[in-house]
Amino acid sequence: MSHIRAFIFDLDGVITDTAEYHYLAWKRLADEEGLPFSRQDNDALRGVSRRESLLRLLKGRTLPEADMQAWMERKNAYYLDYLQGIGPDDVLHGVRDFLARCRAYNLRLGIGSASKNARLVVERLGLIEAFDVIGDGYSVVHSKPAPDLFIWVAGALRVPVQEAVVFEDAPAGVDAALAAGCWCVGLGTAQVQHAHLCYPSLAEVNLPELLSAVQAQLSRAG
Ligand code: B16
Ligand code: MG
Repeated sequence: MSHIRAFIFDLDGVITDTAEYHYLAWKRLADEEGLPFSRQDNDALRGVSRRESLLRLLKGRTLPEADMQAWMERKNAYYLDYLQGIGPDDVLHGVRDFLARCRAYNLRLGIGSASKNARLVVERLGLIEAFDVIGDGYSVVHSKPAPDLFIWVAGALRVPVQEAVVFEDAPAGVDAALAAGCWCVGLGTAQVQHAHLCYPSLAEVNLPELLSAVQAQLSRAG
């Protein structure tokens, strides 16, 4: 019989809050180029790739490809500067404990992040040993909301997608998880309410309750 065998975690907004650093880096680029960019604009960039983020920041304005590349590199250099300052204290509240409890259930654990810097971030957080697989912005061509990344991570964990639960904080990530055929837990804002289940954060997830709720639905599905 099918049962839940893996958890796949988004990184930014689920394990740590790098969204603020993405904001500061994009804001610096936008200010230098005279483009308007607010915290609200930044919210729409959660979970989407660097290139898609730049396209959204440009709000319909077009740039030659060489400039697109140069702007993305510049933003990333600013972002990498901010990452110098992060460490184990930047793991979100309750996450370490949650990951340890997952191990007690023999779950395989993976990261599914749109970020090309995901491995570096996980290393700086001191969590590299906590995950069996890290899927990042280099793993697949089509990033969230395409299903590819979560299918890739589930495959690397050797678990069928329907036996994996994805934890996501962004609408693009929930769309990707559902399109992949995974179970999805939305964390945080109302924007993720189309997930199968929602909690304010990982710290609030009751693990036995979550597993039995998903298991009941899996058994009903046959
Ligand atoms: P990079 P996630 C995403 O991370 C961020 O939420 C998003 O704001 C960022 O644009 C994307 O990674 C790409 O990041 O520029 O570092 O490759 O939420 O999928 O962990
Ligand atoms: Mg996220």
